[in-house]
Amino acid sequence: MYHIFRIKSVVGALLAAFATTLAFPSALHAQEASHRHEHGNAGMLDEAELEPIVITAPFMETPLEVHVDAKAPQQPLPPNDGASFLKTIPGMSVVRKGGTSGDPMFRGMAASRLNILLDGGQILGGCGGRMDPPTAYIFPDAFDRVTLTKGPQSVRYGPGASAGTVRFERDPVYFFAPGWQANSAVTGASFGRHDVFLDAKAGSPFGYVQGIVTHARSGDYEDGDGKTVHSRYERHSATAILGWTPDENTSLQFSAVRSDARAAYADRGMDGSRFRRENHDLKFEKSMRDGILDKVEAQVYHNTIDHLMDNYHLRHNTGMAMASNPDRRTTGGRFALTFLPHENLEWVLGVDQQSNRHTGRSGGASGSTTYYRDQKRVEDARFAQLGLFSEIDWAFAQEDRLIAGLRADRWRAKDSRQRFNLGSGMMPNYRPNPSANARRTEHLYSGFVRYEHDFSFGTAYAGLGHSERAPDFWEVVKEAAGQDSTASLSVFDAIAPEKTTQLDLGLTWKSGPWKGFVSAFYGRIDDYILIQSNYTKPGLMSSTRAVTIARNIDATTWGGEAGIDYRFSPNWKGMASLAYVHGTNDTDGHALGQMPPLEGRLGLDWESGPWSAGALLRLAARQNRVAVHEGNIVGQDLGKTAGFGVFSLNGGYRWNRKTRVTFGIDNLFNKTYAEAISKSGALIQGYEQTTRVNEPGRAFWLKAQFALE
Ligand SMILES: [Cu+2]
Repeated sequence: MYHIFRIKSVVGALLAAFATTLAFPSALHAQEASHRHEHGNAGMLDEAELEPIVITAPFMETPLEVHVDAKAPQQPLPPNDGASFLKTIPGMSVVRKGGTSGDPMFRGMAASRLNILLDGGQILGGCGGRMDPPTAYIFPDAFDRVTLTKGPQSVRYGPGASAGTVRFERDPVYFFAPGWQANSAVTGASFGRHDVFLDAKAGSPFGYVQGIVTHARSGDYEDGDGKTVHSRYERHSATAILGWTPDENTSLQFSAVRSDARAAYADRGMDGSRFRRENHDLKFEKSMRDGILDKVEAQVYHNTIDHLMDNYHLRHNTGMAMASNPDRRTTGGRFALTFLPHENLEWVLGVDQQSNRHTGRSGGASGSTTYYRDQKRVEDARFAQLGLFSEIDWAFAQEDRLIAGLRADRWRAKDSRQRFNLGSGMMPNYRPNPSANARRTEHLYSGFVRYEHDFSFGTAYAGLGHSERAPDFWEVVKEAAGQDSTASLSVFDAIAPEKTTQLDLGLTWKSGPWKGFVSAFYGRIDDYILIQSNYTKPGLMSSTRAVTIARNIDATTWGGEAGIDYRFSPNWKGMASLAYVHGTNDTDGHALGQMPPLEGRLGLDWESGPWSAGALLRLAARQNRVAVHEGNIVGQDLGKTAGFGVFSLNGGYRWNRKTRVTFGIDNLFNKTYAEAISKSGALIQGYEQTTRVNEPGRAFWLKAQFALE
């Protein structure tokens, strides 16, 4: 059934695209859809820029922002989801759990410390065990560009975001004349990996239709020692967009997304056999060309996630068949006005809202008396947030800018859980939830101010930001991380919001053959929400029991990223980048858990006519600063780690920017290694258990991209 749906959707979309091609044969030379560039969107790639063909360490070209082409090939080849796509950005790491759906982390900060926006909307996963970070629902091929904003240096993209904000976006579309456009790519790689996507749009000055389908699958990969890792996956998505464009500066767009996936996990006793997402989004944008009001943006969205995890679909089950079926419904909206009261002053004023309800049910496999589908869904929590924000960008002198923002949020939560089962399997032990039906309201304030100065060769900046973040679902509700506080069975009203105050300093420059950036930060985090596993509490029947708790501590973090590019001849370019973060748990007087070690990348790229080649050496230092059993909702420290170096090669041939073939060998020397922050390997029948989930060994890949218009 699953396969039939998938094949039907892929074939249907391909046929639709083919039909579109036939319907507009004379449109071949029609004028290309134009892209309206927003202020500051330097990420749009320009052929003259000689961007690397295979992305290995995206550069920070403008203060605090890193832009990546969502469809460009990357090395190492990312496994189709949003987290792995971000991993090449210096400062980004991924907590590995299996083949896909890892958790992205920026400067050692994961989960809701890093806001992830999909086409302007915020989505939250359904899994209490964090199988599905927002990036698990991202199919990068379905987007055009990705932007990382570092630090608490913007307030217009939602609350929290103490470490940064990542936006996956599509370029605006406008057809000056009837025409069509299509993009496609096919990827094949080791371990039975193949990906395909098709993005086709057709339109006229009146409006357009766009359809995007993606499909990817991979078998289990092997680590450098040839050990098979329980990591196979299959992912697919379909997006339909209908746009009405009465003029070049106005658009009303409706989009519907449907996606699903299955993924094996190497770090736990269950796999994700369903990640079904349905999303509807209505967006309005109008840019005025004169007057004080410059732009109006309005968006509403609805998102449902239906997730199933079990121990019998994707693995050999040795015990009792168990399934858990959580789901989350999220609705949200955003309204923003941009004013230009003066030619040098831009002022954004807006409001955003988001509310979500989480429910769950669990039971056994089909045919059992406790089949999960026969159980009733029970709500365990609901959340609502309403925020008001205002940001200004003031160019007060030829070379000087002041950017500042303020944000206020009201956050409300309700704990709907009535009881906890402290027993297991055949021996349930129910206890009432001490915070059953409790409600919480928090008022949160964020703000920043930044000064930017242009030199003849670049830009320097200094910013101070403050962000207050409400605890998320995983921190206050879900048992997998933080059912308990130190004192109570429930942590729901025992955790204070986290408050980050951070200084961001940096420099970007370009001069002759040199290009470089430095971005440094120093942060104080009051009431950092620490997740601690293996915490001993008095037992219920036995003398003690080990639990996972959430508690507030104070922390200090500092570090940064730097990169340099040198073009030593028209054909050759060298690249180096560095990322480091140092975290201290000031309350307990030791290291802050789950901090990635010092990491560096060295690259050499060659280009001649349509041909290109590249070599990449990624080096990670050992991590001695650990706090065993301490970390975040995604994972906790397991112990010290050794350093490693991984060498990769790539090549390519291009006809133009969108039609090209790239290929590579990731981890050429078949090094066996694991990221310091990755999860421990679980005992899974038929697989060898490892201390951490190891990264893939040597892998070959080839990606062919086509553009038709
Ligand atoms: Cu799950």
